[in-house]
Amino acid sequence: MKHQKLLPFPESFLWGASTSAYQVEGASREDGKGLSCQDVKKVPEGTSELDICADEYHRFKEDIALYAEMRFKTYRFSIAWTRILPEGTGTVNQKGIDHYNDVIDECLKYHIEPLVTMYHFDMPHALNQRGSWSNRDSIEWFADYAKTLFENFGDRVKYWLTINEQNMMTLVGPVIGTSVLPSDCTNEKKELYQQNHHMLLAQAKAMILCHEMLPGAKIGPAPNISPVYADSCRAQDVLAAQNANAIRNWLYLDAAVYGKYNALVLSYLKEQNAMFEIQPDDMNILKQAKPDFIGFNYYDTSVCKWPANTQEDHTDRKKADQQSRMQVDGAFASCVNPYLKKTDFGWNIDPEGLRVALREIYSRYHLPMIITENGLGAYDVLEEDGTVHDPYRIEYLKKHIQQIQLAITDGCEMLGYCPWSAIDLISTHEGIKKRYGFIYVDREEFDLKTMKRYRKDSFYWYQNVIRSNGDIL
Ligand code: BGP
Repeated sequence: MKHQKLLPFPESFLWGASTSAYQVEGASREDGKGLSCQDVKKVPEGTSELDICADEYHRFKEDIALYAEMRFKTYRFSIAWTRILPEGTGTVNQKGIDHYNDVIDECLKYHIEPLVTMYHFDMPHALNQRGSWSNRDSIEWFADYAKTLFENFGDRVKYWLTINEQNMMTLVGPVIGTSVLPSDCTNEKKELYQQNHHMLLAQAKAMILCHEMLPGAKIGPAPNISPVYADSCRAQDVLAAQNANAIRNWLYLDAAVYGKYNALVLSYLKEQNAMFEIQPDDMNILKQAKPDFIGFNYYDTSVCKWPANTQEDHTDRKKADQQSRMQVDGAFASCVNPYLKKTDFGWNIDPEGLRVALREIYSRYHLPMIITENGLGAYDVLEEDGTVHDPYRIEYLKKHIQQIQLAITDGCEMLGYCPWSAIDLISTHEGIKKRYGFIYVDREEFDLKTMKRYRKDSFYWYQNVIRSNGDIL
């Protein structure tokens, strides 16, 4: 639809931004925190360790004051499981509880709604040593952790996100440092989907518990959604794009919203001899769980065609990242989109793809949506006078926000927008040099410099966007 007149953003629209604990907090071994998989992984050569990051653990008051200055209505951050339960299960670390109480209270002081991710790529190392998500007990480990969060923070946190990018952990875990397979694993794909099944059950239990314990709260999933376009109007290419969409995107939301497995994915897994085990009551548990909204991360789109033969191409799981062009044997082959420009780090820039995603998700699931990540990783430069000129980021965000308004006018129900990231932090695998924030942190990969915060041009721009509730676009 080419709209004549755009609808405004809702008055209650949650403008904000996102971070995650292991990428922003630092203090990775302080105040009783246990080790997570991120603390023990070998970081890629040339990139910073994750022990100090942006040091938000110690500087949260200063940072949240800056978020308030930008007029955030919400701040999406994650809780580090290992600060709450250093061993993943068992004894609660009071200092971890105290810390997040302080963070939540600081947000509320400025009327910033905390949007809390329960788990963002940081599995407790102790639980990885007990079999990680391959161990069926992981369902209860996560449910117990969720209960602890609801008990301690549920009086003030009204919006919860369960698991960040479960689809990326399943599809490209090694690069983001989350993949753990049993040493005797002989069928990697089957094992990955078994882990995925346990995560879905864990998520379902957390959603059920949330509704039982906190009647006023809302909870939803947070996958990474990247619409897949067909390379041509040949029906075969459309079928390939449907396969790719099912495997990459819909499996995760179909299970979270409807408690059902996507039929195309099941058929594909059977064909690949990778069908995982489902126990008798599992589907009931999935069905009982009802998310209140859909949170999703959006960065780009991809293009697929029919594979030339049933074994064409394989995704290299050791190298692929969140937005890599995936190749799945027998299901689809990826192609280049000649219409899109790329970021300095090789991800497509496709603002209209966000509208495609919003329309598609809303048509499939009929739930309100919040964009939990979207943003541009770039090499920002701190000038001598303390300014940071990032017109490219403003351009990127502006175009995406315009597409949200178009989607709202299309009839999509939107709760909010939380670009990645509120402040500069460490990328999943490309260090601090890949900056996303509205706030520049004065440090380099291996030189902590002053760690001072500087407002980028995009900071002032976003402040105006929020002040006008999106009207200045
Ligand atoms: C998402 C993750 C974030 C984040 C972002 C940018 O996939 O949820 O944790 O880092 O992508 O990715 P990267 O850091 O790889 O540039």
